[in-house]
Amino acid sequence: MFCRVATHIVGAFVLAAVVSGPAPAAHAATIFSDNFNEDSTGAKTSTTNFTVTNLNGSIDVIANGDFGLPCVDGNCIDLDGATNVAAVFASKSITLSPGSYTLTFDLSGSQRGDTNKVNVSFAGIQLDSITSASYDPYKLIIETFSLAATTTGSITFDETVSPTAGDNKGQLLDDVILQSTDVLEPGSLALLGSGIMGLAFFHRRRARFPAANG
Ligand SMILES: [Ca+2]
Ligand SMILES: [Ca+2]
Ligand SMILES: [Ca+2]
Repeated sequence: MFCRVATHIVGAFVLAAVVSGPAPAAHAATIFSDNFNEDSTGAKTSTTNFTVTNLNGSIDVIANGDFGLPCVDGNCIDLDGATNVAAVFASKSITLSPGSYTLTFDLSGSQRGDTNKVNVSFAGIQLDSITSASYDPYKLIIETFSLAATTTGSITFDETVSPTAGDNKGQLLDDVILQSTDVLEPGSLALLGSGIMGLAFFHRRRARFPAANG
């Protein structure tokens, strides 16, 4: 397990180095998104796109303003549910091709007096560990990662690592979006290649005819 994780991370750095140069036609494509607005409120072990995977764990779907708690819009998730066992909250399975990806989400403190922590991962690869003070407002969290091989797994928010897990007061989560960020079309790669060749020719001309360029 740990070896697989290490392989992915090493592969990620190699790939990141390759794609960090000019990428004229890179565009983002949304692969997964969930604003939880279609989920009914209450303590849950599953929502439309997520499942709580730990024994007795639960989340609460709350509506903006319920119990005085804020959502970014519509409904959102309290990661520590009414069963008093905080959740490992995992998305449905997603298969990603090799490439670079951006996971964004809105996360706030519990707003109820306690400090909480959540570990964020994709397919078992930890992306972040985020601690929120109680009254931290919603922050847009941006995680970037790269995969060297096709990978299938879930986006997971693990609130059980919180020092105050199991008190029914968890971090609040909204607007989870996963996008690919390095989709290069074959045409743009050819354009990039011809641009580099043109640049090389220009530099050669400068070297041979310096006076002609002032
Ligand atoms: Ca929402
Ligand atoms: Ca808590
Ligand atoms: Ca709760």
